[in-house]
Amino acid sequence: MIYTQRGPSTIAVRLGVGDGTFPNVTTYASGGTTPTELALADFNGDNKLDVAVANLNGGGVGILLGNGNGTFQAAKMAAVATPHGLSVGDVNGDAKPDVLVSNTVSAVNVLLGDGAGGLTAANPATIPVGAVPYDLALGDLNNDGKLDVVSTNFNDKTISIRLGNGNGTFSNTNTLNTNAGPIGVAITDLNADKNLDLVVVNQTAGNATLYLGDGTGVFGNPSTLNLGSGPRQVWVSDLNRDGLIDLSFTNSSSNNISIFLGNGQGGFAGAQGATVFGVGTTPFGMTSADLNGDGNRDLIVADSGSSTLSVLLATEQCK
Ligand SMILES: [Ca+2]
Ligand SMILES: [Ca+2]
Ligand SMILES: [Ca+2]
Ligand SMILES: [Ca+2]
Repeated sequence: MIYTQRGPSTIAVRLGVGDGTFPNVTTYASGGTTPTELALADFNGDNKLDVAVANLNGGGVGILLGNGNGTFQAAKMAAVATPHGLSVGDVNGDAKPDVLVSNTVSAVNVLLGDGAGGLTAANPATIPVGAVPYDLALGDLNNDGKLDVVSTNFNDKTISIRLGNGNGTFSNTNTLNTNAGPIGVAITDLNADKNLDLVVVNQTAGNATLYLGDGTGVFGNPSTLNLGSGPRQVWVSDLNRDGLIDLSFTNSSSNNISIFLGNGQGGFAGAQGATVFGVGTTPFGMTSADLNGDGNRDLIVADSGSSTLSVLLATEQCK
């Protein structure tokens, strides 16, 4: 597993030993100050995973090239002011991964990968969005084969949808109202109609808004899932292995996670009361994987307040 450590401005790598434990940690300077989000991709085409990291309080975006054995080289930096959210995808069609970051002012920066681990600003360098975009996600929302971007605009209770032109530029299209404090966002197909849908986490309101897409970049009547206090991030995964998408949320103020099992039609069991598990203090990030080799999907939660990782191993009963 790999995660950011905001206080010491490092990236931590823990190699699993296959039983759900991660005894040894190696850290790397993130190349800046207050790393927030990271993503893995092969930025230099050597078939070894590299990491891109956003440094909120200085330094910009770092690329740490992987050596293929769990170790990484020193960060190479691209200047961006106050990057928070980070997503990776090829937005200009050259098959080299690019990096988009939300810069917490009112724009998303587009950084084009050069295929050698370097990033350069696109032209134009930014996509205008709403006020204080905290997070973003990439997906092809209108089924034209070109990646589109969604940003959560914390201060004006909106999300911005910008359709990609396939050359690193984006068209100003749609702004949707959501609830107070939108922060996390995921793009996934909630109702299995092959059109991508949106899940937006509203931190202040304590809920999530689900928008079903029609495959043209238009999103219909939203529905709401009630969450714990201060929800922060959503993780999309088929947790009970029934082939249907499930949703998990970190609740940063109530120190727990909410899990909703999907019915494959855009509805979620437990919508009036999620399954809740306690974790550490102020959970932010979350991911899932089979940590102990039993075929079940386990969860890892990053607790920013207690500086801990909560590992939740799925049991037979969870299926
Ligand atoms: Ca690589
Ligand atoms: Ca590219
Ligand atoms: Ca598209
Ligand atoms: Ca859908």
